[in-house]
Amino acid sequence: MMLINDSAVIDYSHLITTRPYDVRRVVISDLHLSADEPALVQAFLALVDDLIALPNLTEFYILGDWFDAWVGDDSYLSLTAVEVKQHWLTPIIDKLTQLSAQGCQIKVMHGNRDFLIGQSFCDLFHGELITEPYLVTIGNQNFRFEHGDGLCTDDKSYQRFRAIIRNPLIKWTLLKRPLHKRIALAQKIRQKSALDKTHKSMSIMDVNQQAVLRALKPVDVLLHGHTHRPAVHAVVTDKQNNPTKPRYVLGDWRVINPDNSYQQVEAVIAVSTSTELEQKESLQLVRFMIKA
Ligand code: LP5
Ligand code: MN
Repeated sequence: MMLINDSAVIDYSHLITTRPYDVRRVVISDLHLSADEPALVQAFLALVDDLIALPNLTEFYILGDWFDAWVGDDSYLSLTAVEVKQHWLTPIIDKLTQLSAQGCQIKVMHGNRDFLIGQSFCDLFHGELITEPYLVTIGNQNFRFEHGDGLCTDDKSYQRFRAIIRNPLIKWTLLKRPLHKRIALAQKIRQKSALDKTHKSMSIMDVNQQAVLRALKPVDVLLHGHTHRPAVHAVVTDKQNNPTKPRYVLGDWRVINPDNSYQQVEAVIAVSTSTELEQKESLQLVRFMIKA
């Protein structure tokens, strides 16, 4: 396994400044954006600014937990014009709209915290809501993209909760409830989840190897987030012959020095590149760091 503090991990700024023409796709997850963390919001806006400047970027993926909690698109769509102007999401929508206008497709996947995002919200910036698992070919490899919570099958209480809350009928019923009730319910779920997590071991909250093998079977590479343990794993798929397939894990977005005036945001994201000469696209994890 290659851990992400390995010095071999490429620096994002170096990559986009030295090879701006080569960058084709950017994949991120687990930002947990909210009005309470302006540094993360600023970091996301800074990333999108960079992406707008990349001449050959074709796809930008957000693989879940873009938001800390999403209680329904109407939380934004029902705002008055005055409220929209002041809302923290408005600059995000504006910048993403600019990115779409440049010809970059924006693809948004649900995470466990924002599974109520709808296509109506994504329409605001001409993005596409995609479902997991999402299969994509990069170079000559078939990738499976997913958020990652579905792979944590040892976390029985979470999986029970997930099966209930993601049931289409339950989702529909939840969305019918008044907004203030949904906000209150989301708060209760967060508190209960935070408390429950203190009793769970790290291994229970990680992916299950059998689930990983199942996911990898029809593809060449698995890429997910959720566990907040960025790494590149070589998964042994056949014990006899010892062949391996890669499992890329994206990192969550973190504010470094939160109590300090010099705040930085750090994340591990994935970037694919292809030189115009070689025309062979490949993906790698890179360290994204920005002053907030
Ligand atoms: O997100 P993370 O990594 O911290 O934790 C997850 C699992 N927890 C969750 C819950 C989210 O963190 C918070 C949800 C935000 C709100 C979403 C919108 C809500 C919409 C509903 C309103 C319209 O997904 C956590 C996993 C962890 O990943 C690692 O994989 O362990 O799972 C849990 O902790 C779940 C608990 O084990 C079971 C929770 C039961 C909640 C029951 C709700 C009770 C409500 C009380 C009402 C009186
Ligand atoms: Mn998650």
